[in-house]
Amino acid sequence: MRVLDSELMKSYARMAMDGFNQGWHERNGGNLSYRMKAEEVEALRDDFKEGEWRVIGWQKGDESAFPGLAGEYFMVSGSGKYFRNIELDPEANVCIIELNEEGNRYRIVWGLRNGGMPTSELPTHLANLEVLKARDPEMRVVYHCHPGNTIALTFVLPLDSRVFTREIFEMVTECAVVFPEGIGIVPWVICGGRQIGEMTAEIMKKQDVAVWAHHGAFCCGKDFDLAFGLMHTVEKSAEILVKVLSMSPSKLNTITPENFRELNAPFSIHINEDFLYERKSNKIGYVPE
Ligand code: 2HA
Ligand code: ZN
Repeated sequence: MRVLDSELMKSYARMAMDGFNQGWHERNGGNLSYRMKAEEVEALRDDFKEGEWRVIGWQKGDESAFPGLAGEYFMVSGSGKYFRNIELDPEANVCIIELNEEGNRYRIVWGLRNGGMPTSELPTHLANLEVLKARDPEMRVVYHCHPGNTIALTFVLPLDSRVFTREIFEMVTECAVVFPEGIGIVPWVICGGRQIGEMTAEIMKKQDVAVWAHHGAFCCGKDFDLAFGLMHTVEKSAEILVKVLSMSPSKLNTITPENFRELNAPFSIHINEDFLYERKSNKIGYVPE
C-alpha cells in the first residue's frame, strides 16, 4: 500500500491540520512524531526507499542513542516545515524514519520528497518516545505545539508543577480525569538542545503533559485522538483561566480538594494527592506553604 493512501497518513495529517486550525502552529512551529506498529510498517514497506544512515544528535558533533527504540519506524514532521501544508502535501512535509539496531542512527525511508531533515526536535521526540514505550508499550504519539493561553499562563503562574496543575485542574472538572498525574513544567531553556529534551523526557516518565515556559507544550498519547484531545483539554482550561484572571485575581467559587477526590471512584482514576493541597486563599497562583 502507498503511504499516501494509508489510514495512518490520513490520521497524522488530520491531527496536524486540527492543531493548525486551533492556532497552535504559526509558521514552522510545532512537531509531531508517531511510533509505528509492526503491521503498519509491513503494510507500507513496498513504498519505502533506503536513505543514508545518519547520526542522531542534539548538537553538531553530538551522538545520541535510543536503544529502547532500536529497529523501530516513526512518522515525523520535517524540520522547518509548516503544519499548515502537511495535509496539502504530506510527502513534502513529513517523513518516515527507521532506527538501526543500536538505536543510534536513523535513515529516511519515505517522504521529504524535496529534501530536508526530520524535525530539529527529533532527539527530544525520541527521548520521550523511549521513556513512554518503557512506561506503556502502547504509547505512540508525541506532540509539540504553541498553544496561546497555556503559554500566556507561564508568565503569571509560578513555574511549579503543583501550582500550575492545580490552577488548570480547577478550571474544568474534566482535566483531573483526563490527566490525573498533572502537568510538568520546564523553565525557559533553549529549545532544540539536550537539556530541554532530557528535562521533558524526565517529566514523561510519569506525566502526559509538559509545558515549556514561554514557548509551548509537549504531550503524548496512545493514538492521535488521545494526544490531540489531551492538548485541547489543557488549552481549553488555560483559556478559561485567562478569562477568569482578566476579571479578577482570585476566585469566589471553585472546585475543592474534596470535590476532586469524589471523582476518583466513579471515573476509576487516582488523582495525584500532590495537587490536592489545602489553599489558604483563592488567589490565583497561590503557593502552598
Ligand atoms: O520548529 O516549535 O520548538 C518548531 C518548534 C521548535
Ligand atoms: Zn516549539
